Amino acid sequence: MKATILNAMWLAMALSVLYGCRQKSDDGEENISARAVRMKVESQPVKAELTSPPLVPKPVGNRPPQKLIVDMEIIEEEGELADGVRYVFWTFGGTVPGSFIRGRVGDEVEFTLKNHPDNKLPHNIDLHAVTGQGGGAEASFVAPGHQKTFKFKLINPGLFVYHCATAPVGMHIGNGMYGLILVEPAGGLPKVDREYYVMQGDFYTKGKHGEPGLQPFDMQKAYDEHADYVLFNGKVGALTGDNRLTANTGETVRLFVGNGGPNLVSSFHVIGEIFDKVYIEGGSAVNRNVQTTLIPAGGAAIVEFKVEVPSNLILVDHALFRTFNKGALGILEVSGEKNHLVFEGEVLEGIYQPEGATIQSTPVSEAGAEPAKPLTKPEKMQLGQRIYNTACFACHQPNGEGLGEAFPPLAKSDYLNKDAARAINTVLRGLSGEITVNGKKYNSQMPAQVLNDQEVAGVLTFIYNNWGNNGTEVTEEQVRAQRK
Ligand code: HEC
Ligand SMILES: [Cu+2]
Repeated sequence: MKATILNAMWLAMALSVLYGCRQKSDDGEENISARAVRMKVESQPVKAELTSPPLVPKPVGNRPPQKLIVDMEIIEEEGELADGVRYVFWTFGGTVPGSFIRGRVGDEVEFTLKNHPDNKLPHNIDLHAVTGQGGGAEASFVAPGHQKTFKFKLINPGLFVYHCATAPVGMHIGNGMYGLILVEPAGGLPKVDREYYVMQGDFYTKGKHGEPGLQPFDMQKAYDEHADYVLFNGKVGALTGDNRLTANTGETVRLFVGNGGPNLVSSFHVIGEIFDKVYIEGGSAVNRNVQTTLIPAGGAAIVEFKVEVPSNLILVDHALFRTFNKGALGILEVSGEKNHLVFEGEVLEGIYQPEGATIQSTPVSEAGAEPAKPLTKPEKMQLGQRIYNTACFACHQPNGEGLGEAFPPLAKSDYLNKDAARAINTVLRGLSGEITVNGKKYNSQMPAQVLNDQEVAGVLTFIYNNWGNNGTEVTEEQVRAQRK
């Protein structure tokens, strides 16, 4: 009896779902794909522009649907997962993620997949933008030294993942075989000033995170979903230091963000920004004013935001151990004029005494201005710690340990301990070019920090008196002298 009622309920639910779909097919969104199927294409085939991350091909703009030739080469090659950590990546086009493909609704794609003769394994491609068996997986299955061509029509607009679908599929994806294909709607996406390609992936190595040498793939860890690395664009530091993304204030930035997985879902967030628009799951629905957007494994999202004030925006998976411990950290450096209406920065620093005591506060002035009164060493250390945790930690890491080959350590740093004037200059003016810290070479770029004399003295005193450094106390006078 009970079972009959349950069955009836299921049937009713199933019917309502079916009926719901039928109704949907009458409205405009559904008709886009129906119309796309019938779209005529220009006779001349055009070779698709493919780009390596973080770059994307030119927008389609107003062009009509066309025949698009895509030539993709699979390359198995040893590369770097992190500084000193080698890994054999399997790639579409020689990069992780693979080459970015950009077309529009109605395009007829002739896709050739080439498996390099030096490769060891067969591969294929499943494009989520394809309507057809396996997204092309069976049609494209190709042995080393061979190539396969198959054809499909792009009938749904959106941002889609593609990936290898050769068994063991999780392993092929885990080794880097994924990328994005963008299908723009008729007339193209709205114009923006900058576009970038960022894709997250999780990696599983025999050794622990950071263990040097050539690291083989670890099937058991992949099975257990215990990632050693969670990365943007396939490498610790792929989007930091010299590889950071850039924009100028006033510009609109569009990020095409994918998640290859194979296992983890991304809580994609940009520290210091709010997404003005998110094309949810890479589809046509737009959400606005979003802080963090969820990107499923095998899914994508388009996020857009206008950058208003200069800062280092930090791209993260907000499951933050992945960011600060497993590598999923990128920087988008925004340069340009300050906008005090949008962000004033710190305006007051005071001693806080609870229980009705009066608050003695000293205004914190603009960079370079005279501070109100010199601080004692403990006050300096306190201010310094706060500055460190806002201005320095994202790059130099919470305990000054540095990150890969991108950010040198401040803990036990011989470079730092040798010369305080040079350290002050580094903070005031930034630093680029080759330096050696503790016997290791760095050739990256640190942006100048917008801090006043008191803050510079504070943060350096804090660093010098922590993490095994030499205990130097940096004074405001010293900072003033260097500023001149
Ligand atoms: C956007 C990332 C970034 C931020 C933020 C940053 N740094 Fe750096 N820093 C670097 C990089 C990269 C280098 C190495 C530059 C090179 O290779 O020439 C560096 C080098 C240094 C050095 C000299 C090298 C060493 O290890 O002793 C010091 C000192 C330093 N930074 C201090 C700071 C302090 C203090 C702050 C915060 C007020 C800060 N940095 C914020 C990226 C950053
Ligand atoms: Cu493969």
